[in-house]
Amino acid sequence: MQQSTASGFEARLKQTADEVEAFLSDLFETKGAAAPNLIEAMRYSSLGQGKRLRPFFVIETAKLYGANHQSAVRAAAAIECIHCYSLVHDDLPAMDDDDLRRGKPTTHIAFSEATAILAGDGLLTVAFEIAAHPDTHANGSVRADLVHALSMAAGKDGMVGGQMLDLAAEEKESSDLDEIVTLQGLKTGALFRFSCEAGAILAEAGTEARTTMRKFAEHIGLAFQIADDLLDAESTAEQLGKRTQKDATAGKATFIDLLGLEGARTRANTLVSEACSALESFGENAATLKEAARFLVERKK
Ligand code: GRG
Repeated sequence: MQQSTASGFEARLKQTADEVEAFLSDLFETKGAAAPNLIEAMRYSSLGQGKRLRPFFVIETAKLYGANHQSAVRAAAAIECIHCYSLVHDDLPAMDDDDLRRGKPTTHIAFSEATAILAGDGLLTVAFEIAAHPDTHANGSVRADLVHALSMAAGKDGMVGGQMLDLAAEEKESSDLDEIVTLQGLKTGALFRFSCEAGAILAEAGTEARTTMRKFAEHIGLAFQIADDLLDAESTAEQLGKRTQKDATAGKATFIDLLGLEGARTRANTLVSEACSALESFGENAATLKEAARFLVERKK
């Protein structure tokens, strides 16, 4: 039986972070690399910090379906590379123009703008290199499914599409709740969807399993984003390790504008309850995942 204590969840999040850190540190080896300074910038952008939430959901859902652990660590590292690339590119002057990320100078400040673009490109590309590698799964058709799901999450019908809608929202007079839910479902939710679905893909668990995990992910992705808006409104840059109140400054509508602080908090908690309901059939085996869902809205950074 899985542990359901807070320390059980925290220990597993830490274990995930350590495993992903070790994997990426080995992969991004400057010695003998074609372009060592690019690898240095990729290391800077991906190692040392970050909650590793997306990897956590890959590893925990893989465990739920009985997938091989090393396969899960590789898929977890792949999605973290996509996430880190999105942060590097989002921080660029042409996008959000931020100078602080994960408590340290953003990649384009620490290196150069051109190097940050290439480090992001390198992180994006290496995610597919990891997913498509035979070590990720012996069955080529499973690897193809994984790469397809990763592409859908990262690309035009996922995170990149959401980012485009986000840029367009800056030019609009106002956005309604449905529009923000759609935008955030792509920009932030799509990577969570992959993270929760990857375990079912690796375990060859079938369509129903994938649908269940997508449902769980849709609820937690939105809850995560609402919590992010709340943190952005109520915390300092020192607490979060990144600039705060960005959306208000850019004139973008957030969940808080539309629901109010208390309404947003209530909506986030409802989404967590709905996410947990999607896992009811797993009983105690899903205790850690449910705890993780609650953590997403209770976290302080
Ligand atoms: C540039 C293609 C492209 C996409 C950018 C996701 C995204 C799209 C930009 C990130 C900017 C941002 C602050 C989004 C809000 C939600 C979010 C992804 C927060 C950061 O995720 P955490 O809290 O970060 O998991 P850590 O640092 O813990 O990994």
